[in-house]
Amino acid sequence: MSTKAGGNESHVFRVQEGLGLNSNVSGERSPFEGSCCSGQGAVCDSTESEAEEVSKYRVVLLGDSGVGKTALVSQFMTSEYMNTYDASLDDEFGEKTVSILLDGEESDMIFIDHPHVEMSLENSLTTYEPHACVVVYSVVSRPSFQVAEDMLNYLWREHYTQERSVIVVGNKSDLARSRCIDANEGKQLATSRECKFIETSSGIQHNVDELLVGILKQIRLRETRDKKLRRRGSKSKMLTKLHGSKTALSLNLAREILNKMCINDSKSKSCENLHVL
Ligand SMILES: Nc1nc2c(ncn2[C@@H]2O[C@H](COP(=O)(O)OP(=O)(O)OP(=O)(O)O)[C@@H](O)[C@H]2O)c(=O)[nH]1
Ligand SMILES: [Mg+2]
Repeated sequence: MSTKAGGNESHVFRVQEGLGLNSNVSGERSPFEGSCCSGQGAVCDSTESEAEEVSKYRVVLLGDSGVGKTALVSQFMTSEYMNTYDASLDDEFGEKTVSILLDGEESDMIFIDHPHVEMSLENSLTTYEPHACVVVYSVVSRPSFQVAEDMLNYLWREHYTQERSVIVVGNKSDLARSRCIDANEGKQLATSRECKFIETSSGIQHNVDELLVGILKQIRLRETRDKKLRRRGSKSKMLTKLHGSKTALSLNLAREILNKMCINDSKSKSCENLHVL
């Protein structure tokens, strides 16, 4: 495998209000900008000047060989909403960057896609420290579903599914006659591991833009929630210091329980809604 970022592409999608993808422009960036090799931090990387406020998120594509990971990433790049795309710029190093403007905020998403046989799941996680993982299986391949399940079990054990965004994707939904994994099975797997779920077809471009936007939405929602929880955490620490009384502690406990209930409530919402946590 290679972790070089040379040859990266950068495309800009303009996305307004939810899934509406509008006009777009493409812009050139330094080949190392946003790459795992750029020496930037693991959380919300920023670069100098104008790009200072643009968040960069790494998204790792995982799944058995042939499930359509590369096809999906290529679809992200060749969306009908793209102004320009030059296939000769295809990168050899498994990283592609898409800039998305969603709800008035721009973010760079770096898709990391290595052939399944070239990089283990463990290696992907430690090398890239991704903000989100997309676990793809093919709805016409039972073995690929098993690989996805094994990966999700690992991510679950490592607390990844609880702490980061993990989206389970059943790809090749266009192959209706050869389908052997029905949508409910995929949903059940995703729900049992606290993940989101979507079926796609890169072949007929079904749900591909929804997936693209959904990944970003999930990352942002989680980031906002984590910030809130951190603020609450430091607030309650302060309160405990200031008012170490039993009443103050009970109040804090009640507040924490309420917070947890709210989080669980949103989690119980459909695993297919990529616009809520
Ligand atoms: N019918 C159909 N074929 C697809 C779809 N997505 C991908 N394919 C085909 O499946 C084959 C494998 O797709 P890839 O994108 O190369 O698979 P991959 O997951 O990147 O595989 P590795 O790189 O080996 O890990 C290709 O021939 C694609 O054209 C889809 O949605 N529908
Ligand atoms: Mg591939």
